[in-house]
Amino acid sequence: LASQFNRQTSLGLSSTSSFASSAAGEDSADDGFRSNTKWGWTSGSLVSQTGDQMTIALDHLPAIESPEPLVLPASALSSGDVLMANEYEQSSKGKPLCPDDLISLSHLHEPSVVECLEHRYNDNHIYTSTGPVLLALNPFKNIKGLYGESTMKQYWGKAENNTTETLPPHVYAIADNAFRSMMRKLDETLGDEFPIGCDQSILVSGESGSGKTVTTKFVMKYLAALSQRAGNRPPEKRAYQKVADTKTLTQSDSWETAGSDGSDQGLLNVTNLNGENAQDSIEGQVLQSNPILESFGNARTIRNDNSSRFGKFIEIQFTRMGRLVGAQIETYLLEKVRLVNPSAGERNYHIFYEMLSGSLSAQELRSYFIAHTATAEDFKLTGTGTYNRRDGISDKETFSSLRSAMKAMCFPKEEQRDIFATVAAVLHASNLTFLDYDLESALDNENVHLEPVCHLLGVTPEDLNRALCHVTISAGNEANVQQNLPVDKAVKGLEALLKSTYGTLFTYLVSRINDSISYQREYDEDDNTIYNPEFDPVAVIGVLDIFGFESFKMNSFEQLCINYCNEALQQQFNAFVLKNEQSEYEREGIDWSFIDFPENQDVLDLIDNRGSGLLCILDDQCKAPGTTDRSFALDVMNKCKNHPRFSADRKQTARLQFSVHHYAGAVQYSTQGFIEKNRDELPKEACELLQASTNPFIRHLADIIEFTRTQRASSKPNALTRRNDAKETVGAEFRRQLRDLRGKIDHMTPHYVRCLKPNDELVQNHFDRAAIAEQLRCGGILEAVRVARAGFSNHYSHSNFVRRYRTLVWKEMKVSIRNRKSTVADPSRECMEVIKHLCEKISNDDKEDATNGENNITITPSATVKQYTSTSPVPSWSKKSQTPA
Ligand code: AD9
Ligand code: MG
Repeated sequence: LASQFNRQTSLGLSSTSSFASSAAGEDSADDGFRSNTKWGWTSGSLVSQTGDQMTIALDHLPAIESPEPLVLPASALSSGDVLMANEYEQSSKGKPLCPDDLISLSHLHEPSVVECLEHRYNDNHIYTSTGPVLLALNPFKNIKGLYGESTMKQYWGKAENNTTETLPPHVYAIADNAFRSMMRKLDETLGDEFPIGCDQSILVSGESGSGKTVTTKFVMKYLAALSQRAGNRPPEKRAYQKVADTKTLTQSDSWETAGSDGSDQGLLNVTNLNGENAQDSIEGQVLQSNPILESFGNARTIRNDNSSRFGKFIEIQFTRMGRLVGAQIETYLLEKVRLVNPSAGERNYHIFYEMLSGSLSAQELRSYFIAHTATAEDFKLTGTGTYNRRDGISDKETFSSLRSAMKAMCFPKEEQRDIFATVAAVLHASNLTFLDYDLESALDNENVHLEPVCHLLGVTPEDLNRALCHVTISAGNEANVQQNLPVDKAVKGLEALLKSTYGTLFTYLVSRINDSISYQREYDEDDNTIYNPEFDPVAVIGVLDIFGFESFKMNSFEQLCINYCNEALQQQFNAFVLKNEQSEYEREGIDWSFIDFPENQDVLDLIDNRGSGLLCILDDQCKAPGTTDRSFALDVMNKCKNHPRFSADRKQTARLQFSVHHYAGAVQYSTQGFIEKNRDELPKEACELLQASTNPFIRHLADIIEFTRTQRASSKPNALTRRNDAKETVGAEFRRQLRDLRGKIDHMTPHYVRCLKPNDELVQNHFDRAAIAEQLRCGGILEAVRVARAGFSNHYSHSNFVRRYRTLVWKEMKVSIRNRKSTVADPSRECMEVIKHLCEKISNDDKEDATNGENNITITPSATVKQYTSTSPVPSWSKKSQTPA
């Protein structure tokens, strides 16, 4: 019997909400952040079908102990309330053997994909392909041998030895693919100093805690190991030496032939993802960027104990011989609100706890004004009640990794001191308090943290007080007037100072890391670059570790930016998948034009259209004086109300909320805080305070603030405008960064990894189907399936097709085989024979079934047979054979 999936509520069986209605976002989770935590499908088997009724025995239904078989109208199949399930071969232990690639599932829809992933997850097969995308389930445990050196060797061995061995999907396979694809292209462009079209990208996305950063680190580790192999070739095999002599390469000198002796000396220790044992090499240094970024940019959240609070694109630079010679990192949207408004149950950035973990020497503690008895509870910034990292990693350990990384990156001792002193200043500053004189305020001089803050920032208490509690008002031609501020405004100023100082410190660290690890071309006296074929990078592999689509009960400015980014990446993804699919059809000589494919340009327009897009309206509002979240909301409602991807019902309008209909579903945004978050400005007074610091490092940070401000303010409306007014907003900066990122990715060959988080408890061996289903939707996986469905849904090789369908015409095939002249198997011919016999059989047996137009088969001259469903995604049921028609 073939299995079926039932949609529970539509059958009136369960009190849970139907899958369809929760998916549309109407039903929100009772707890936590998921918009939908209900799973509306269960599996069963068809027991009988008579007339227009069918009976299904359910395998498992939690709400009912031993459910009666279901009697349903046959129309449930065509309405999508019942979907066909896949049948799998069984292993010797009776476990279902699910395919490595979802595309080879006969029935490809949400429940079948979730079921297949669950079976694989239970077998520790965390990686699954779905066409061009690798799905990676986070196991929350170490799977023995999954990432070991021998596994690495298998993956590069396969490519280098050109074996036909099929290896299971793996993140190493993705990294290997990207590397080989780059090297192949480089070989095609031998002799070009700046070859074009060789760059690759590995785009890793997924929700928080799904394993993006770990995946990215494995990619980097694998590429670093490949690079070391390229560097460890015996000298006579180093093809690049020839380049140095002749400046041209021949095909036989290519990297593929070099190092094929399998030597892997110097291979990085695979168990150490930060490359600490290879600090001196550039590969090691590139890996060492991770602990620094993680200490300063990661925090424990309710969704991940080591959550990256920024997006990251790292471009790894390679020479023509495949040697990694540098890298360049771009970061996106560091979450600064955490510094002033830490959420209960979460932590602030790891660095604060690391410095309070007892790792600092007595002298260091003294210089940062931290009592040796001080704990996280003593500071407002770290005192939110969660001090430990649940993942069992100690702050002492990560601080020691941070120090090694800084050493590897050649941060001098003084620079390290400056960095930690700035962190200490932020920590102390979070404890500053103000005296309230009705409409005026002043810094509390008695506060014991005031002196440390002033010392560490290199300012006087009077200057700090002036910067935070006063505003300078320009009075035309008269001298400027100082006006005292009320406490709430002074607190806002302090918060802005904290956010700006820490944010700029992060920017400084990223640029400092880039200085260390990015490859610098040599210049001659006339400032011309010197061509150095041995060491110059000619191609990059960009690895993107970026927040996936987010949809909480209520969403804010950050989610709008994140989802905007995901829309843009999804558009590129669709274009890429379609292009791939189409070029395969061309190769196969199939005449086909796509009738329908997902297009989300309209959502992008809604968000970023000049003048009328949400982020542009927000920018205009931020530039105008006296605007509020309310005026922004009203402007949005007015300008966007007719956009098909925008909606705001009466209740939402009253609450200043609106919904955007993203590719992954509708998301509800609250406009509260949009203006402040988008402006994210440091008052001029505070900026000038830092510029006048006696501490050169703080002055340098102030210069960075000023530099970014003036660089961004490219179009000042007029000279009289305050500089702050001309500052580029957070949204505008992100739009610009995203534009650059898209521009880069457009010129790279993409490789996709979608990380999936099996449960919200962050525990091993627990697969939450509802959570996975939601992530599949948000990750565009089902959209990708829809793209595939717009074309041919199934791709079989000739031999697979024959294996699968010959049983239906077994007798006829036996005769054909007997009559054959050649004993050599020809899968393509066999395939034609199976089809021929099938067609004859069908037309004799059941002409009606054959002509219903639902299932057609096309045979193409080359290796594959295509089967496509032209109208309905639900395959029909054949009465006689009890197998999918
Ligand atoms: V966030 O958006 O930065 O909050 P990520 O980056 O998606 O998130 P991360 O890579 O940090 O998630 O993974 C979360 C945790 O899952 C890690 O700290 C590991 O404990 C665990 N993890 C992730 N991937 C693997 C894996 N392949 N094997 C074992 C894993 N554990
Ligand atoms: Mg991360």
